[in-house]
Amino acid sequence: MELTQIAKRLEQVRKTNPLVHNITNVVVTNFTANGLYALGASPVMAYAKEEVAEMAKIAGALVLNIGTLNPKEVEAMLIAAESANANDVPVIFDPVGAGATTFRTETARKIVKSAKISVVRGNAAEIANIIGEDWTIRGVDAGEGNGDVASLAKKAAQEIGCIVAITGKEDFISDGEKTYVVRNGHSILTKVTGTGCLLSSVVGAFAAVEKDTIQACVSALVSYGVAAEMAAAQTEANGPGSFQIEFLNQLAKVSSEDIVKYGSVGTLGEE
Ligand code: ATP
Ligand code: TZP
Ligand code: MG
Ligand code: MG
Repeated sequence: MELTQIAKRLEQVRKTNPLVHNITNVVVTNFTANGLYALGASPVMAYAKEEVAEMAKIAGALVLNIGTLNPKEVEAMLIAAESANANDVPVIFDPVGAGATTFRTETARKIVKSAKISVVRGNAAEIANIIGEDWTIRGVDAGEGNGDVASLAKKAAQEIGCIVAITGKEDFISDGEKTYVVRNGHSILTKVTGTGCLLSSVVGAFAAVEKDTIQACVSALVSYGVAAEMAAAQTEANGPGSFQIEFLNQLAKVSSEDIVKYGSVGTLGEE
């Protein structure tokens, strides 16, 4: 994938300012809204079942996140997804903590089965648990697994029938045939809560401006990872608090030149 194309998609997000409807968790709501603003998108959070269909209809993308799920919210997510599907609005799903409790696992499976999802973005354990693979999870953090993450992404994409992005030190993005690997990012991202959740919403912003979903997804991950690397370099002497703030700055500042210079993306098997 051409880095110049990725940079163009980032510029497209900034130019068109897509509305991203998020039904997300209480931990990350504010960070997600600020991250989307920094990137150049427009966030909206709307959760009531009485309004989600209308909101999803006018959005550029719908992002569903089960981080602090409850039955009412799950009902609203299914209504929102139905409206998004009917109106050709891409739906991104972040299965936070799937595998940690039965309610989360069953809800995640119900969502991918009953709605047409464009991208599922999560850690390896969450994705593995959705498709019934054995992978331990600790709360909402990826636990230990012995499988090959690239193969897991491919298998999950085939079984769920959508793009699957498994993130971590390396990110694997698959449509069930082709698998990309993105090697941007920084380990300090694991010390700030919500960096995975915000990334899922950023995937939504890119999917709103790029119909080719796998291209949108890879572009989001590269842009996000490069911004994180720049923020980490700026705040090296400090800690995760300074990084969190600088990361918002860099989501706004990261340039086409930075993407072309620092972006790292390959296709498995033909690098
Ligand atoms: P988890 O709960 O397992 O942390 P998550 O939902 O927070 O999962 P991550 O996998 O942490 O999602 O992904 C968020 C971002 O952090 C991605 O851009 C990913 O590439 C990056 N990232 C995660 N771990 C590392 C790491 N060790 N080194 C570099 N980047 C990382
Ligand atoms: N608990 C429930 S949701 C949540 C926590 C800590 C946030 C998870 O965010 P992320 O982006 O997956 O680290
Ligand atoms: Mg993380
Ligand atoms: Mg997560």
